[in-house]
Amino acid sequence: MHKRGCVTTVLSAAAFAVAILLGADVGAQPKAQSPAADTQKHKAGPGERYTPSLESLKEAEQPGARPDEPLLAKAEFDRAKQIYFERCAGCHGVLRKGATGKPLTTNVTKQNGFEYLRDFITYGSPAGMPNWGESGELSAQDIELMAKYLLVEPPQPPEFGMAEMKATWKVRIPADKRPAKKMNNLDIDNLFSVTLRDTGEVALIDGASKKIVEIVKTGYAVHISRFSASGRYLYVVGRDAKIDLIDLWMEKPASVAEIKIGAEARSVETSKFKGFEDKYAIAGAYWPPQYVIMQGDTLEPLTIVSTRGMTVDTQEFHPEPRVAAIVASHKHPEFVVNVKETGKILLVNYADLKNLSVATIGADRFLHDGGFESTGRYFLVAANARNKIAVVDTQDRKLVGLIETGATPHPGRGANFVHPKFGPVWATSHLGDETIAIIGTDPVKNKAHAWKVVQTLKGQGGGSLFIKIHPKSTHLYVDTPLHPDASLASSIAVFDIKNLDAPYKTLPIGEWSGIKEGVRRVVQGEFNKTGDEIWFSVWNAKEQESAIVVVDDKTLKPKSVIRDKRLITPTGKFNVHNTRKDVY
Ligand code: DHE
Repeated sequence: MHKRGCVTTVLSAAAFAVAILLGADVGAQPKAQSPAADTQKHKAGPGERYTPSLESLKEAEQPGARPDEPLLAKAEFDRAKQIYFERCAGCHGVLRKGATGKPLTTNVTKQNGFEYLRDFITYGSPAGMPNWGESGELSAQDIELMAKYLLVEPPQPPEFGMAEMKATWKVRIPADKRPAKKMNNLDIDNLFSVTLRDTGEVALIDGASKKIVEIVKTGYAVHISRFSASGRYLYVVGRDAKIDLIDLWMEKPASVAEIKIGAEARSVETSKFKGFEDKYAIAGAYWPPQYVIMQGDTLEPLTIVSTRGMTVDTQEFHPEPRVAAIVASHKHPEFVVNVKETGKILLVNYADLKNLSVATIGADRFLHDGGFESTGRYFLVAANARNKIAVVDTQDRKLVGLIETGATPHPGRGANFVHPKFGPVWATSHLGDETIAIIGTDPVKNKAHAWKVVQTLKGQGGGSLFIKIHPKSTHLYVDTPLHPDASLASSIAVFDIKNLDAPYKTLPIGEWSGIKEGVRRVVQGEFNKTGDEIWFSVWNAKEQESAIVVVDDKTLKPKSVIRDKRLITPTGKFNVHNTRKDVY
């Protein structure tokens, strides 16, 4: 039943919120005392939405109750189900088998009993279970309902196979009716696709003029954008598992095909290996736990593969291992698919879809996000609940490192640069503490330092989500959008990579935006193509004004501010060139 943090701790409340999300202990005793008022603070802004809500899983029916189980009236069951999916499922799993939170299956809940469950939900636990009752977020009536709900078997949302996918698949403009050449004057390689999170849209913004050239309707609470190897096609995934294929060659770029691949999803990628450019797309679902390989230019679903299976460590069956980050290998015709709850990294070879070969690499739980080091051979991914970074050699197709970093690493795709002392390195910041871990990535010339933390920097606090650099830049930018202190949530720390021992500089991006209202969370820096400017989202709530602030990388001064009433809740920004070429 976690949604967000509520415990007094050295971690920032918001960072902690996510830390508990990723490793909370519902088996601990309920606490007697009211915790800090952090829950209230955390409710206020977009940060709370970092917790998965799984609210699109609405169709599950109540299974028949056994004699020892309370039977809930339909209206009660529907309300409890909605609360569970919105507030609990992200951590405890749709089927309550335990995902990043502890299991809440009926063998556990019945042993604990109604009163224990009611009190636990009301008061929370020092291990991180929020105090839903004390914080006033759930009424006493709702809490009793939830305690009863946990005593009945969980409903299972529907599966989503080929028939269901095909029923949602639309090709608006067939491939042979699309332009044979680029029909617009856009500098596609310096275009940015910007997530407008709460409107279910992406804004396409021209890198030079900073003008919005198009707003395209996409899925609910869009998550990421990825581009085909040629740069022509843009793939966008919504949290509702809707994928849109946008043709950037059209006079007015628009969605030419769409499909739903399940009920919940976060990742999409496209084939990049030589000879397979633009050929396939892949999307990974949270529910049902599966990935699907599609035709790149139509989104026709070709092969669906379930990720259900055994966990890497305890080797027990997990019924809903969600698909986290997916990247396209440059070394083989393969997708690197990271399965969160089993802690396994799958190398899915798309050269022969009929005889699909999948190598399974055991890493650690719970895999989340990651990126390549500078040569594009090694892929580094956060096993965030274990405070580790796993390293896969995509050439030799094996695990080469499992590195302990700080609390809850969250690299985005990470940041690559050449360290004055340790050569090529990749860095991640953390949600759960203020550190930035720098990891050696050169097993040839710097073997002694490869896959080891060579230096740890101290940033402005926990609650960091993304870190960014560009090969042309000497500045390493670290955000802290989930820090509870509004001034830190709205500023960026910048390190000079030529002198990493010097203190970081602070860029007050929120202030620079000119916006006065809201927490102004500053999130996810993204460079332009040439690497001389970096864009930051100033992310406010839907009804408030948001903006994008562009910073001159040389002077570290604001260069322009994009304020436009259509820019509602901008979060991720994806520059076509940097994204398709894995430049970060
Ligand atoms: Fe993300 C990447 C999952 C909340 C912005 N996010 C990812 C990836 C995953 C993921 C698995 C990697 C995709 C890939 O590379 O293929 N994110 C989740 C969640 O499960 C979580 C915690 C809760 C949820 O319900 O979605 C979550 N994410 C958020 C946010 O609240 C953020 C800050 C704002 C938003 O837009 O929703 C957010 N996530 C992002 C961004 C990326 C991302 C911008 C891509 C970063 C990149 O540089 O590639």
